[in-house]
Amino acid sequence: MSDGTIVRPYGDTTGDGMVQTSFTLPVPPGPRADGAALQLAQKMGIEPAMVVHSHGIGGGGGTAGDGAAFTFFVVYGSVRHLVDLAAVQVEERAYPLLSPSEVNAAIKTRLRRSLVVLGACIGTDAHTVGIDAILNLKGFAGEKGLEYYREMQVANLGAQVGVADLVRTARDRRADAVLVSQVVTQRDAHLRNTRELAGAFREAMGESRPLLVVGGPRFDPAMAAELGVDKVFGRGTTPGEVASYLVSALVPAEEPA
Ligand code: B12
Repeated sequence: MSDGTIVRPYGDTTGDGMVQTSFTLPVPPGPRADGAALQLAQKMGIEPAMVVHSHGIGGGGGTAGDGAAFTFFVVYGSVRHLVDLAAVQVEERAYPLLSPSEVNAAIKTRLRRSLVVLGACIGTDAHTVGIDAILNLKGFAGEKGLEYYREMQVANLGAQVGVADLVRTARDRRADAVLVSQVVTQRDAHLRNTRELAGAFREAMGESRPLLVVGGPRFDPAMAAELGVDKVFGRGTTPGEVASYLVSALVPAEEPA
């Protein structure tokens, strides 16, 4: 423990193991619901646990007797588990972060044409804020979106785009990269839709398909190969990270002779 590779959560005092978690049970609010939440917390290894918040949802508004069929809880308590930092496996960024002017210069001098980027939300997903954050001029987290990059030609197709339409548009516009957002994850819709996307491009374009990039708050960035795409971005992604990745994946390392 002394070398700092084994750690425990911190609440009030170092190593006290305190964590806070939230969940919903299909039980009307009241003492029985709170007891059910404590039972679950104990089974999760949180002991001693406290229900620090509980509120009825799905009915009239929140208290026992108003018809709420579900209760939302916040539970606070101590876990005994240890974290071994040496065993943590994450996807490390394998390319340098570039500024917009470095990205533009790389495309101009080494690709010698505009980089064509298409973006969309596919399936029934209408959550466009994420793809807009990456593509729109105004950008995200203080960084301009890809529309700001003068050497990129960006088209944002918006929400609920069919995969067949996306394939057709990508082919017509000779897209270098197709960027797809998936925010809804109910019944693993994001995974199913991504596999459908990869399969459709593979079938229609084979090896000449564009670079396929998906993103959304609940993707695991380590899943790209399993999903059949080139890159997966998770929550908090910034436009600069995406632009830098596009350069590393699509722009030759050397200027053409
Ligand atoms: C705004 C919002 C809406 C708006 C969307 C408006 C719009 N034009 O986008 C409206 C009101 C329409 C809506 C509707 C629904 N919503 Co909604 N919504 C949200 C909310 C509150 C915020 C999402 C958001 O805008 N985040 C901000 C952006 C910037 O973050 P982001 O999407 O994560 O994007 C970042 C990264 O993930 C990444 N990224 C995202 N996409 C991409 C793509 C690429 C290529 C790359 C590189 C990176 C990238 O980069 C972005 C910047 O860092 C979330 C809850 C939450 N707090 O997250 C629920 C939420 C996503 N919605 C939810 C649900 C259930 C729905 C509805 C089904 C509700 C209903 N019953 O009708 C409908 C579905 C509509 C549909 N057909 O899709 C659930 C999804 C649950 C799940 N497990 O799937 C959430 C999580 C709320 C919840 N806790 O229940 N919603």
